[in-house]
Amino acid sequence: ATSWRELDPEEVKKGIMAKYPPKVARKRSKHFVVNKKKDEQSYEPIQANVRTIPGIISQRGCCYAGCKGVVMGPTRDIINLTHGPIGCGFYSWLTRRNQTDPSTTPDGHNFMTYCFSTDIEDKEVIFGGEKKLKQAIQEAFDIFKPKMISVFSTCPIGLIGDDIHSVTREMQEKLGITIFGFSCEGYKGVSQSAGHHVANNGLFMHVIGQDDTVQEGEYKVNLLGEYNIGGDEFIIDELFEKCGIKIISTFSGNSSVDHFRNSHTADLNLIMCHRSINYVADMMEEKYGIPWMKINFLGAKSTAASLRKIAQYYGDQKLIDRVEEVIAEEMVDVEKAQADVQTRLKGKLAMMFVGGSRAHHYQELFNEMGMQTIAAGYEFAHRDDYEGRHVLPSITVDSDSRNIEELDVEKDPTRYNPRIPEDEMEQEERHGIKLKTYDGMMPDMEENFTYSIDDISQYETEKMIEIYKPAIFCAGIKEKYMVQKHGMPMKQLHSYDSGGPYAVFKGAINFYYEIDRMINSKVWGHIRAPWEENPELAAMYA
Ligand code: CFM
Ligand code: HCA
Repeated sequence: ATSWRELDPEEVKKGIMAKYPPKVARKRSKHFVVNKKKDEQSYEPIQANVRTIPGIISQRGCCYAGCKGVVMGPTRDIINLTHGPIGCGFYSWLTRRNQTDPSTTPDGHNFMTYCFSTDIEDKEVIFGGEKKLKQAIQEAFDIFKPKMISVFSTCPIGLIGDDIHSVTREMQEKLGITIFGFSCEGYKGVSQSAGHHVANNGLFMHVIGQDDTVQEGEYKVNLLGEYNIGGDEFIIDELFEKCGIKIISTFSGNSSVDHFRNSHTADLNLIMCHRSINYVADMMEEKYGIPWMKINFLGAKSTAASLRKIAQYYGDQKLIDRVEEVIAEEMVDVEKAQADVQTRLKGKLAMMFVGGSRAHHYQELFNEMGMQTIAAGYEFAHRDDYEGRHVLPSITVDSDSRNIEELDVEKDPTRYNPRIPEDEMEQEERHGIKLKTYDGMMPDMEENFTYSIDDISQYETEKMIEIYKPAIFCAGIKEKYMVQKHGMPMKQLHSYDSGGPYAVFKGAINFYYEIDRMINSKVWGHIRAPWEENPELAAMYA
């Protein structure tokens, strides 16, 4: 087999694009980029956060998924009521494996194990669903006595025009608890990304800042963009406790309404997934003066760097020393594990296509195993998530999908997302820590040989697999079995399959050995696709 270094990536790209009709090829080419520096400051631009070409099989989800499933879903003591047909509520019900620990709030409420939906049917589509929504809110209140109920609009609700906001206002007045709605109809925007924004706004307007109780603790932080998939938040919390850092609220893994309400009393906002929660961070900075900075707890090296960044932010020698002690202690096992798995994994290729931040963050873990990420991409991230600090963060086109054709990188680069030189960028500093850095995926990938591919299609996925034969492919449930049919292991980076946690030092070790087991399992050698065993099949279906 040819080594991947002998392939010309631009030629590979050309070959893949050649199969598309010319107009589609032109569009997809802008999303399918060989990682290269354009000049000292910036990378080859990538088109992102625009509408998927109709007819293409994409990995993306919807606005409702981003709002209800992703941002609001992991909070245990809110009744999240889906106003829509039963499928929307059902398919966003715990498939993400976000975990919670109800024993940490006094009332012990945990509604996450229930699926709340108005279950609208033909009758409501024709005559309206507001009455049924009112009844559902009343029923949920009577049975569970929650502190808060939130209502989520699905596609048909937007189409029939139910006014969820007037219903929730009326019910809030009647029942005396927090009740409000999210206009997160699935079709809004171009992906889950619009839903994150809707959820951030709702949280900020209706929940954050309602409880001024000042808690004990020397270093008080909020952890933003951490959703406790497979228990990640639990072990981050454990590590913080060891260092003496207190988490006031996580947005929103293992979270409670009580924590959200009190979160404005923290000193600092730490952002794990910037894509899904940057709006809350910006609004909290503006209103309460709480600064934010990005951290990354995936990978041992970036965990250590993140802890040091936090300690340095506080500038307190006691914390700096404690953090160094903890890092030294944890790194003993980490280094042993790395050396061990590297003997079996060094030089192997990985591809990862997920969401809006993990396709970048998980590359750290693969680096630590000695593996090479050959291609990576996001489903719905924006240009700054790829290109890094040299593009302005998030000029969002989410809420206006009609103007997307105009917002073309090449036709109008400045309007789309103007590039700004580093020295002009706001770089708030504290104790030498640059708070606002917008580091992206591209600067961390090897130049000239690797790819960033936005909103990858199934066709492109299969071609990349055929050409590069990676040792492992990481994505979600929709891709899983297609990948396995190519005879290679597939790891879900959304739900972690049934594994996790993978965050911080302990999680890193867990991840190394999981990938080691998957790649070195003998089972893949036994898989032969039907067309490999019976070549006449290919002829038959040609
Ligand atoms: Fe952020 Fe996430 Fe992600 Fe995301 Fe998601 Fe997720 Fe993801 Mo699935 S919030 S962007 S919308 S890190 S649900 S926990 S795994 S696509 S990469
Ligand atoms: C979502 C949630 C999802 C889906 C995962 C997948 C998740 O975007 O609606 O496609 O496997 O992490 O659960 O991203």
